[in-house]
Amino acid sequence: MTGLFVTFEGIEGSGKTTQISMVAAYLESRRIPCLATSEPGGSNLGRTLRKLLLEKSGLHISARSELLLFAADRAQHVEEIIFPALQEGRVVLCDRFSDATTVYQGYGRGLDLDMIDRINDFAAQSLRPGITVLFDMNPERGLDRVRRRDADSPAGPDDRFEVERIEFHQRVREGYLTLAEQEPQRFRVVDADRDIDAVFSDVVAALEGVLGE
Ligand code: Z5A
Repeated sequence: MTGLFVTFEGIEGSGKTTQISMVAAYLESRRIPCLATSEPGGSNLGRTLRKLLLEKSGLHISARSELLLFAADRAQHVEEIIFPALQEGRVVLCDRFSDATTVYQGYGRGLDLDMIDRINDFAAQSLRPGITVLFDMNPERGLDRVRRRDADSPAGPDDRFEVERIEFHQRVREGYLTLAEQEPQRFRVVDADRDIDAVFSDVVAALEGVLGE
């Protein structure tokens, strides 16, 4: 596998989507082939699973079913989209990956972390990111950003996670910081509670470190 697999993680509203599109434009300006993608929903099957997983349809989804649906989304995404792009030598920029399952379904919902590791490994065919940029910030401030964004949308908040209690999002943040402590060689923790350009310059510095290798 010749490309570089970069994942972007963080609580909701931490600016991952904004930064990924800036990084994609930056890499294109340097003529480095890249692919920006995301979970859930990076494949055709995934787009259907995303609706089931995120929409507040009233459908009850148990924590275990939720875990397996995210795993199914990932299995399809890795096989159909990520592996081929890496084989073409691209830099793959992925908005959330296995770490999201560990923190949301593990630290957030309370499912067993060892079992999640095994399921993540199976779904991803043991693919692991070369580098993970973690956008860290206070969840209340991240959710404020999302609420302001939703206020401009007639549908309002439509996400099963967005409406979780703040304690849930705090556990998710702590989970991410714990993972970053456990794997300092893979994680780059960026203070996401700053203006967009300041965050971007840290992200580029983190990527330059590995692109140059
Ligand atoms: N989930 C899971 O449970 N298990 C899994 O395995 C996976 C996911 C893969 C996916 O939601 C949900 O699925 C997610 C976890 C769960 N839910 N939560 N929580 P999603 O794909 O719909 O959304 P998201 O990944 O949470 O991202 P988001 O809400 O779109 O936020 P973001 O991408 O991090 O931020 P953004 O869209 O770039 O920015 C949000 C707003 O803030 C926007 O209006 C920006 O213009 C603004 N912004 C961005 N940066 C800044 C700065 N620096 N300052 C000020 N304002 C800013």
